Amino acid sequence: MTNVLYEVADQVATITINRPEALNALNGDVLKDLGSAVAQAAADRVRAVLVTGAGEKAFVAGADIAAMATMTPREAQAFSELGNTVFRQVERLPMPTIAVVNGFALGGGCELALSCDVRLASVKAVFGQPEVGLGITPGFGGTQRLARTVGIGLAKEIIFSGRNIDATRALAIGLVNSVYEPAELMPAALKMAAGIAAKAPVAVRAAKAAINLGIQTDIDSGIALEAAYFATCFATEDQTEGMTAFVEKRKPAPFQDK
Ligand code: DAK
Repeated sequence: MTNVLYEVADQVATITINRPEALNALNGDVLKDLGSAVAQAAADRVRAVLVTGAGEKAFVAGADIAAMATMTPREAQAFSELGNTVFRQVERLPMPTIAVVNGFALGGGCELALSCDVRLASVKAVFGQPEVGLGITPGFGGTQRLARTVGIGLAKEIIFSGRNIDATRALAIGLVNSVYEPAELMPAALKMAAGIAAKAPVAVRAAKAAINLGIQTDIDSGIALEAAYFATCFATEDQTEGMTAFVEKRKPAPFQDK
């Protein structure tokens, strides 16, 4: 997996897109390696996953334009299927994912960040969906996930204009959760991940599933879904320990994912 680095520390996985010489642009090999890293995080049952880009300049500057420029329709179809499969794999990871946006997040890079649960950005981060300027539509879910994140009107403005937006504007429109000085970004992401990792993992995963599935349905079905996930927590030792500790006025023992 040379195109993507995968590390685990303290139950938190860090996935780094590692092609800084091309601003971490996504070609087929990078996408395949990203898929392998995501599968590894799922298999390792880590409690949170950070996704970031190598180097100082970019999170991911998009799909690889040079590679796409010469694709045949058949190759474009395969590339599209691969990318969408991998991005759905990111989105469907059961544990929380945090995009650590350290620089350019354009096109497929913005879409990768949108596939994560939370986005933290450097003040240097730049977001955008410039695809229409290249004669294509966003293709890795941008039309869908951006509209769901910032609302239809702003998503249309961003996609139709192809204009970049800076971190301050991204924060104002809810595209990112928080913005940090570059040196503070990864420490903040690790701190957030550690905080999540310390909570009851079954409950965290159930909450993620309830939000992600519930947002696609009507409110009554969503509430029913929430109730079902809530009930499953009562089959866990972590629920027993969490509530018993509260009643006994003590700190819970570290949660065991059981
Ligand atoms: N693809 C390939 N190479 C890229 C790249 C990209 N997206 N972005 C940057 N690079 C390469 C540059 O070519 C350059 O390589 P060398 O010339 O050194 O060999 C190197 O990275 C450094 O870039 P620059 O020299 O351009 O650096 P600057 O600081 O001057 O500019 C920049 C940074 C981010 C403003 C600029 O590089 C830029 O505009 N890059 C392209 C950004 C962009 O347009 N991204 C969106 C790509 S389109 C679909 C699936 C997916 C998609 C669409 C459809 N379907 C399934 C239907 C996705 C599309 C996209 O993501």
